[in-house]
Amino acid sequence: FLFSCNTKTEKPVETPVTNNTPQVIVPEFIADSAYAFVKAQCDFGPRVPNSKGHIACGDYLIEKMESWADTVIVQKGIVNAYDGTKLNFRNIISSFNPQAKNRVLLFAHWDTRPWADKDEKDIDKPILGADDGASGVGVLMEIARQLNLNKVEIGIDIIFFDAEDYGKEGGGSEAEDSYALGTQYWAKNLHVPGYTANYGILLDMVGAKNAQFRFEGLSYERASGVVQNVWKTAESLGYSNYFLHQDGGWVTDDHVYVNNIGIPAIDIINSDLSSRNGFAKHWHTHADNMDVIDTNTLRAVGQTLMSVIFKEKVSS
Ligand code: AHN
Ligand code: ZN
Repeated sequence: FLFSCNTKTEKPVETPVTNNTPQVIVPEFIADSAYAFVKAQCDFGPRVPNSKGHIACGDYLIEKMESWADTVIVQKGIVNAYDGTKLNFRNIISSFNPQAKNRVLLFAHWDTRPWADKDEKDIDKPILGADDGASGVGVLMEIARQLNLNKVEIGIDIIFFDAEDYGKEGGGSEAEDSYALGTQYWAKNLHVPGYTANYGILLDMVGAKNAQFRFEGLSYERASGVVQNVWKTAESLGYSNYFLHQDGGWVTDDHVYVNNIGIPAIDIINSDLSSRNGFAKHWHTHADNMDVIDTNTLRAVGQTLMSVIFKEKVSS
């Protein structure tokens, strides 16, 4: 026969055993679940401090975290915004294995910006903050749900910081410390006296389609080992299209104040080098709604973090 079927038999690939390290089983991060948690926050409307949506969403987050974590501490107070507004805030602090010495801190901000100052219209109206706020919290909620189902030996703290995004637009020294007010409060009033962690990871704007995470300046300066570990882990999982081995800019964000108290902390933040301010087009506009959220991005970030924390070794 001139035309015969190719009956070449496929041999199963045998993976050689290269070392004796026991393989850690990393549970699957359910991206659809994270997406639902992002949407649930947006369904409360904007989460601007002192607003109804902010109170209702805060109550929802506390209830959910109490159902998964070993302990939840709510840190309440009032901080002064740069414009004189008094902001009622709640930092929501959830812990797994609160007694463990070796700890990893995961954090995100849950409040949303009161203005759409980067938009062309309705700039005085609050944004929905699906990406800027809800995405990081949604990913961390799914991780919390997984930590309840699958135990780790190290301690994990998940903090949802409040009053991050009420800051002054534009640069200058005045604007500098006007963001991250909840984190600044926490850094001066730790929920556990002498609290520390081996390192911290901040998620900020981690839900948009085709997000690009680059090495943020302070993260690389203070916690290059953490950056390398996270980016290498992402690469091993096939997420190199999201986690680029490139320098990004310097961002004044919640991780600054965590670094300032001696916890090396990185910021995983979506960057866009083609835009003037370095952030995605929807940043601080009304386009920051559920339409920009992509489960593939949530999965890339969530599964990478799951792998990082489940592979943490407990050392004395
Ligand atoms: C400033 O705009 C100074 N920092 C960016 C922090 C931020 C705002 N992240 C999300 N929204
Ligand atoms: Zn913002």
